[in-house]
Amino acid sequence: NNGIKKPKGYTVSYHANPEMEQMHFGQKHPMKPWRLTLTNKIVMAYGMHDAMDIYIPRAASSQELKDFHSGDYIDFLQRVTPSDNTWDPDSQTYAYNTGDDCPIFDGLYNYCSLYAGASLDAARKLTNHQSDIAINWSGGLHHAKKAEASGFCYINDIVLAILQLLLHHPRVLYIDIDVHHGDGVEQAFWSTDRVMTLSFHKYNRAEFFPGTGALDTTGPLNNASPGAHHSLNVPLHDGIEDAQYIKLFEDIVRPCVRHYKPTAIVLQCGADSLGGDRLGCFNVNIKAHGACVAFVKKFNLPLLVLGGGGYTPRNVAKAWAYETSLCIGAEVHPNLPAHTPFLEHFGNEKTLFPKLDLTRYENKNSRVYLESVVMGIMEQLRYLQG
Ligand code: VJV
Ligand code: CA
Ligand code: ZN
Repeated sequence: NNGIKKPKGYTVSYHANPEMEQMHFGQKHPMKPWRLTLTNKIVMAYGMHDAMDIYIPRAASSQELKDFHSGDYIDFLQRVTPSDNTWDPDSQTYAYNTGDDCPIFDGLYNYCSLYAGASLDAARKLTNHQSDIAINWSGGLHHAKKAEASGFCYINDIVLAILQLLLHHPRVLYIDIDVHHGDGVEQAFWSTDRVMTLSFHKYNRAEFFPGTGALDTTGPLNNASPGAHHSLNVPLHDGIEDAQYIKLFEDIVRPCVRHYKPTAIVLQCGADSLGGDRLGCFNVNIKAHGACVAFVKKFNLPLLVLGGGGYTPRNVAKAWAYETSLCIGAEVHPNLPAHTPFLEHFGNEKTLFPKLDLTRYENKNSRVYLESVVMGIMEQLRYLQG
């Protein structure tokens, strides 16, 4: 047994339900719930489960899902089957924006209620003071809207988890390092100052999904609205590299915490911001992605750690397993343990830190550009009181 000791002075909980890992979005669809199996196998092979409280979360009830989502949308998800014709001739769309990105597959409702239940359980561990850090790699599905699926996301587990945290916390900081803009979370908390949303993403209004998240999108324009200046966006170009990304992240997150003074943090760790991702376009390595998690952990605030995107499964699993080790403060050997199941799926490099394919995207982020982004964020933070 090469187990890892529990961290001293704080508790980490890990919320994973193997039932949802079997789900299939359909042939060739980029979202592969199976990446969660790979993640859990690495975590267990290192013996990290000995250092955490492991929970097999329950499914969220339809009532819990309706705390954010509309009743008719949840009823639809609950009853729809792949053989139903959901085409609406009036709007010329499929119902509730289902379709190619958000297909209706067997077990869809079960899948949705399981990842949402996991995020809710994780949030409750934090509010009960039973955990200091709670991890749900199956969550982080940031595009889902109140009454609409979007971008592979059906239920917004992040919004539900933050609503749970808000029952006990005056201010929650939401940080999103998925390569896509966290539009669903931003929209849900647009008018409140009790949640600050901060998303780092590739931004190109016409060409990159979802097309929102410009630097000057910062909340309601009416300064009388409490939400004004509480939505922050860090729009990036292709190819951003490790040192740039880490510096940018720290230079922005540090003042956000100092000015906003959150009492809890939710971190969406979408792994499609890694180099070599099938859908992403950044050149960030696993160590640099993890450095963001390590930096956020240092604030010693109740922390909810979620997954998100990530479309090159072997890299997603390595990143999230590494980030789990950072959460428990364990130093793990970079080589994957020889007894790791599915070792053949992890590519030629049986290490947590493989050489990613960084040849596809040239770095289009100049130093001057990134400095202007940091200045733009600082300008918004000056509006906050205190
Ligand atoms: O760009 C889009 C929207 C379209 C319309 C639908 N077609 C399929 C694609 C273009 C405009 N959607 C994005 C959605 C990205 C969602 C990211 C989710 C997250 O990581 O932020 C959080 C979990 C998109 N990019 C690539 C694809 N869709 C894509 C979808 C497919 C596909 C290949 C690419 C769906 C099915 C199949 N292949 C078979
Ligand atoms: Ca993002
Ligand atoms: Zn994404």
